[in-house]
Amino acid sequence: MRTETPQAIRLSEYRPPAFLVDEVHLTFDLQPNTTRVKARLAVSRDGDHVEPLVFNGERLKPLSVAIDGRRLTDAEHTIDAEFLTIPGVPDTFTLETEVEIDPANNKALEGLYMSGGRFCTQCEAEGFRKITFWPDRPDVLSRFTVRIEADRRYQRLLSNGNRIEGGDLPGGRHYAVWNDPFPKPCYLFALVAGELDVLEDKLVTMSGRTVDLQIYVDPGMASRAAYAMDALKRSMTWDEQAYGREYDLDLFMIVAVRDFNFGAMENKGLNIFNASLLLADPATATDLDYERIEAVVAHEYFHNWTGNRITCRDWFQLCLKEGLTVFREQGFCADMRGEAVARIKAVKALRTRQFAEDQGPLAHPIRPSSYMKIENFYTATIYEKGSEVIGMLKTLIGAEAFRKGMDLYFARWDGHATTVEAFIQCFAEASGQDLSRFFAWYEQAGTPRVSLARSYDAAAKTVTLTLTQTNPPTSDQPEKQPLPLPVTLGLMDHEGRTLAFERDGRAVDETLVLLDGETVSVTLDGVDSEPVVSALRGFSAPVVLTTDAPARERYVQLASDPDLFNRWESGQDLAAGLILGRAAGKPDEVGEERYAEALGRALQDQASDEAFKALLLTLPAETDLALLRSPVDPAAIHAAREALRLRLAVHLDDELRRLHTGLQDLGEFSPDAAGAGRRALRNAALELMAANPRHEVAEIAAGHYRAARNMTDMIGGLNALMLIGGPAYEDALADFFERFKAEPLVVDKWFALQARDPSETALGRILGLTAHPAFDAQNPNRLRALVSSFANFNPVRFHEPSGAGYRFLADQIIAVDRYNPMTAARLVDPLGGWKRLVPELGTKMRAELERIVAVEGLSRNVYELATRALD
Ligand code: B3K
Ligand code: ZN
Repeated sequence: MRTETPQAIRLSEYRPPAFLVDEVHLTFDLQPNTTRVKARLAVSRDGDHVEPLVFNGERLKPLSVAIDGRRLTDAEHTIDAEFLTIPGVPDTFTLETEVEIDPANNKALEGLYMSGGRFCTQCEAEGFRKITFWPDRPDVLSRFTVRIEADRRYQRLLSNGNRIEGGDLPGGRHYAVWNDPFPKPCYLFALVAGELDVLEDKLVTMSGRTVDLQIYVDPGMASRAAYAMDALKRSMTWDEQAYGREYDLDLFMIVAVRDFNFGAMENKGLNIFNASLLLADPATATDLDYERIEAVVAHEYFHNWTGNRITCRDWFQLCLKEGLTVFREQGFCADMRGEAVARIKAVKALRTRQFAEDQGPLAHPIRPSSYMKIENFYTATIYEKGSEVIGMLKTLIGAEAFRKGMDLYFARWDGHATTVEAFIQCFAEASGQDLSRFFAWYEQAGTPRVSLARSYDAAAKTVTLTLTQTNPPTSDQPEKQPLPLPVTLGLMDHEGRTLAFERDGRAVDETLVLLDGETVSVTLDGVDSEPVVSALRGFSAPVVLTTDAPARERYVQLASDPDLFNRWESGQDLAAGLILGRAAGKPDEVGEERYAEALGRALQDQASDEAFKALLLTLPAETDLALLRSPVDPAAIHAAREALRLRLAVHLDDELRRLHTGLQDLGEFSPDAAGAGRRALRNAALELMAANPRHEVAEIAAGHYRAARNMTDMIGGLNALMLIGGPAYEDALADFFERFKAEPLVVDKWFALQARDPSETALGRILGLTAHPAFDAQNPNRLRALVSSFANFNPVRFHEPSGAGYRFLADQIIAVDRYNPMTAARLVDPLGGWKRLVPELGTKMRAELERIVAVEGLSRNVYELATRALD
């Protein structure tokens, strides 16, 4: 067992920093095992603070500490595992320190480490303290000058800002000096050194300045950065047009690295990316990769204003930059790829990840009030729900006031570290509205349940809608208050035609109802016939909506709701009802046939695009279905979903084949939304066909794989073969590995695909893959491809009755935690759901959590999540 219990950090205990660092000069003498870091800091005491200087510092070998040029004796300072403490310092002084660090042995990938023979950094949230002694908190903003010295084989020497000097040094070494004119918190510091190729371009900004754009990648890979470059230029222009935000330095750089704990990092002027989110060409990247690259390049770029120019006062305010930047990213993606499809995908992700969080042990508000490790709070709640809350704010105050509020926020807080309160205040001022009740969204966790009841008065031609909310308790907060919820709605007749109506004397097609309190009733006039109500259009609030409407109204919506989100939603709702009914032992065969008919008609609708149809054709995921009922029996859900897939595959056989043949791409590959949509629909059709045990399906899938001219179709074919199983799958799997074994990002796909295999014998193969020569648990991409894909996307095998799936995950967590706690902690989540499972499984899962918590020397990261999951 662990000996010390880590302490929680609380928002209520926030104190401004005692010491500020106005300016810093860093000198790096880079060596793989013995890098020396010299730091010269201009420090000043802030206000009335009288306490000693306490700076963070971890895993540093101290060489010297001096104040105003005088080296301190051992009696004048102390250094322990976490802090440098110096009592009795003056009010302003120069602090000079020198430390040694070991980047080559830094397998936690935080601070300065090596990846693929190059030096790189990751400092958010608390990695800078592993580089030098520093007040490592986001409200200390400093101007950085950085000198890098290294052997000339580390060809590129990069850091934030502008390169102001560089040249050769004796002994085959060289150097570069970088200056960043914008004061920044240390979490935005970055350094990269190594052999890299560069793709260069330029962009003229709205004020006519030319910015140099550079993307650095593994030698030989520059052509694979072209799509990221294109996405970067589109993002820069979009931010000018949508938010009036211009880039501020003369140089913007992105570097791709192979070993990275998550997606990417918005360091000032020097973004660092996981190579999987940057490199793409048709032969090695899928459409989904392209889509994610576009979104993440935009996201990190948008941080330059929402995160970097204006940063967070403390880590409790994380959603101030993350929720807002996701919101901006989603606006960009909607403009690039179509609003409805982008919205559906965003909501799918929100439900799968964030709604699950709300139902589990880590439920927390978008601004939590305490944490043990901030790294554990880079969650779907902070990011995705944080974005939803901003979307609601915009809906409530209107687009114009929203933009005014953003302008005010940029003007008022530029160059500062601030809070969520200060952000909301800008919108209160811009809109003239009292937003104090809205603030509850920042402090209350959980997914509200909203029910809609309606009554139609044919004589008076009125419909009265009553919306009621309940807020179920979450693991962190038993008591809840009602939240202000914007509900956008419209009416249709039973033939699917839009029904106009009057609200407050005005004729409209759509209206916004604010549910602010437990319940609200609104009466709409001039309603000519009994309406179908299309409520929560565009998913206007992150809630679970239930209505008293009969299923036939869902069919009207599926056929013709003008709100495409709700059109898709009604199909998902119908499917979920059928699958869960069957899983509970009440199959509705007539209903299943009816659903198949309706889906067939929707697929033939000439007006909707292919990307949308691909979403219609995909049934709700097993993990999403599991959120709708408890106790959860994953095997029953899997069997019921497969039964519906089979029925659809048989019923829609002709239509699916027609799609599969008709959508074959014969022209040039284009990663744009239209091309991706066609491929998505064709591959979704094939996936559904794979549920049909007819002999030819295996041949069609094998043919699809063989004829594929891009990675999307190859994976589509391989996926269908995996679902069918048998020799054709084995052959294709071997062929795929042989062809791509030299391409790490593609080998990740090979692991991930096998990890998602639901067939009965798959678990043995999955466990065996950890011994495959290409498996490398120290590379987060490879580890996640196997372990995370298995635990998150293969519910029927993960929840095997023997408990072997849980044991496998726990073994991996324990092993990885020894060297990379951040990545180990990210694997804990699937073990958090034990309470909602049928008891036979729940006890086995719980036992694995207990085994993890008992491990000696467990990291704080994993400890926090595993103990919360057990509570
Ligand atoms: N801000 C980083 C995330 C840092 C995660 C630290 N564990 C990337 C992003 O959200 O843009
Ligand atoms: Zn971000």
